[in-house]
Amino acid sequence: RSGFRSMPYNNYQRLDVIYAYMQDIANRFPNTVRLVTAANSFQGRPIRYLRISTTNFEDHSKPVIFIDGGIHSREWISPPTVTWAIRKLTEDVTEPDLLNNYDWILLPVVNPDGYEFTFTNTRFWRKTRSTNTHSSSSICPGVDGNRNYDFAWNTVGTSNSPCSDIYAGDRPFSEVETQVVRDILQEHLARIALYITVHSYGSMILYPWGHDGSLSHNGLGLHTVGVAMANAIDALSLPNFPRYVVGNSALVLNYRAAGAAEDYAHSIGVPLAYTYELPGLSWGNQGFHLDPRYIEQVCRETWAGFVVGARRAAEL
Ligand code: ING
Ligand code: ZN
Repeated sequence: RSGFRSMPYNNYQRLDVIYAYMQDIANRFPNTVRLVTAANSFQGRPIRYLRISTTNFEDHSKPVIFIDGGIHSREWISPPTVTWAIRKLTEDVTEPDLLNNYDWILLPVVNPDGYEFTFTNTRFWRKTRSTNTHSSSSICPGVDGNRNYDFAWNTVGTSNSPCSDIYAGDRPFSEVETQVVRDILQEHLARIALYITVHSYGSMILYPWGHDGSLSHNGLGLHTVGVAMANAIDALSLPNFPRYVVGNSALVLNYRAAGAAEDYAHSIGVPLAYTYELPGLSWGNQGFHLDPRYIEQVCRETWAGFVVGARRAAEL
């Protein structure tokens, strides 16, 4: 049909393709989908998400599932798993309960400046591309989005050097990209049942607290749902893929890190907040470049994790 913008999964896609797909989905499913431009990135690119609801999103009657991807630009396998979720809630609905029983917020590329930079300049760029008040920040642009959230900010596992890949920024939420996620979490806080921020790599499902390795008041719920999600993913996995590991971020990773999205979301009251580390199948930076032949496989199995997470979230 004319105007259709397909989303190919045989290779990694530029931002314009992802945004054309989101626009097309919004056009084709006007009764359930709304395309929102939350803000512009540091370099002026729109930061866009889809709201999906079979009823009226504004009547606040259903739990919200919020999934974001692409905060770390080099983790290319992240955004397609979020656009795949869009597909499974619009074009190819095989789990109608997920569409009918929840409202969804799906934000495939939190950090569009970094994402484009990984295609045009530096493949393994992690951070945003901002140049802020710090004197040397024009020499070394960018803040680590997953160290920029306002919870135990810049206390551990971070750097004060703008040249570091784990630079926390000069203040919490210095980045418009993290502000967008913060504002979504705050706006819908009362009914966000599940928040997942999708990274790579390592085949892990991580939960708070990442800043100190302690368990939260909902540690049992976080672990139980985490294991259920991992089992669902593993059940669809391939023999050459590692099984998922589930646990507290600091314990599984063996390092503490403050200012991460999962900690922030949980600290303000999101009961189930996770970081997915999708498969990498390789070491070093090459782990961020999963062979494109596996994109669709990872999208399929990751969707199974989202499905189980959403269903379990409603029970807790
Ligand atoms: N990993 C995460 C990172 O930001 C993480 C791991 C998750 C740390 C949650 C702290 C809390 O370092 C990647 N791949 O970015
Ligand atoms: Zn990451």
